[in-house]
Amino acid sequence: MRFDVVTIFPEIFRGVFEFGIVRRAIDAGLLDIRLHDLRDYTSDRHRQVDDRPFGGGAGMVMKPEPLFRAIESLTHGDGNASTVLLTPQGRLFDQSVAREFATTGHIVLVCGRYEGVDERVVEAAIDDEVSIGDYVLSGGEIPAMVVVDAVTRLLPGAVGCEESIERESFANGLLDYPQYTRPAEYRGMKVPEVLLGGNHGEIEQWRRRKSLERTAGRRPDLLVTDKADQRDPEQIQREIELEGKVKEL
Ligand code: 4FV
Repeated sequence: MRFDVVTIFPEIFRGVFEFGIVRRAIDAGLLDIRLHDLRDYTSDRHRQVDDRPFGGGAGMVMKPEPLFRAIESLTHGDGNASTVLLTPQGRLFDQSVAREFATTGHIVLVCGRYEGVDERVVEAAIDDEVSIGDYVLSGGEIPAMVVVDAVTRLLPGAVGCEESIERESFANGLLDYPQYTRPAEYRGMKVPEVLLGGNHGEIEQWRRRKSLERTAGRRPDLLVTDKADQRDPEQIQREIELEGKVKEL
């Protein structure tokens, strides 16, 4: 997987990709991240990347020329490269988008700054606009880090045990079940017996019920999407009670 990141602050990424799973994926040759300073694609001696907005208004807008030059040089000769602008106007980035990107092979991440980029860049040079959430950041660099981290974890071989990827939050459209580790009792707080009993069938059932309960309680929106399943929330509620009764048996 190759990521090219276009930004006016390449140094902001130093350190972020030098630890953990992303570092290991780079060392294992699974991931190739290249940082590009947008100013290197300017042609004036002031290396200008922004200008005042037509129509007036506060702030500055990123100029089209440096962005077109950067994007065209980074996608040149690679038909399946995808150009992604990080912007609050984009579709919401979630685990399913991360799974989609993990099969893309080559993504050029364009990090906006100021009030945003000239719309002609979006119309003619950007394939996909992605937002990491409904809040306004000072730049697209942190969203780019989020995308790289979430996608890298899904690259085959990037995370030690693939099983943990299939099992984790949102993998099955549900929130994760509670996790515990030693000591079995801490400050009077005990680990649920079922997890100490070694009965994997019961443990799986308990975990499924906890995931359903949590999701129904905290994120019912996740329960009515095609990701979870077609059943209506009432059905899910009945399943939680049912699994509860089964448990008591
Ligand atoms: C953002 C987001 C975000 C908007 C103006 C950069 C800033 C500035 N990007 N998800 N939320 N971008 O707030 O992706 O150009």
